[in-house]
Amino acid sequence: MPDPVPAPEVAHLWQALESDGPLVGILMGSESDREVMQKGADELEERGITFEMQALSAHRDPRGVAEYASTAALRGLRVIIAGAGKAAALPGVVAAYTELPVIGVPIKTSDLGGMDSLLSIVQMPPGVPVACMAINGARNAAIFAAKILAQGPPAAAEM
Ligand code: RP5
Repeated sequence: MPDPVPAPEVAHLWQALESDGPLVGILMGSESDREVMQKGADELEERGITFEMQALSAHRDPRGVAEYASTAALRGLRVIIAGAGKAAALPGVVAAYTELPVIGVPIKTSDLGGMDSLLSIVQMPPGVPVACMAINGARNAAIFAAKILAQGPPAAAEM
């Protein structure tokens, strides 16, 4: 299978393409995360920010995650919000495959109360940042995404 990661020298150009598609992608590791992540979707809806939302697991469908993240900018997305619980790899894996800002939402869990999710998301290695929200902080993730979008599209000179 060919490497889905765009070459660094062209990846930034994708962000310059015009698109009528959604600006924010909301991912979650499982359908069981939807109730929490819906609060983020509701916040974006109230603000009139277009988004798409789907369950995609870094562990159960790693190729799907790689394809989603590596084509996200080309499709016009500007920010990705990723919620996951337990060994919450999703936000970090998404960040590994895109230059877009990634906002992670640790989902509260029954076994460890969400500390597992929080530590999995927040402890990213240098060079691959994820903006980690509070446990179940999907609404803040949406507000943070709105703040990023409010900065406007990247100027051509910055790309
Ligand atoms: C994580 O495992 C998901 O993000 C979810 O929070 C948790 C449990 O997933 P399910 O077993 O309910 O699908 O990957």
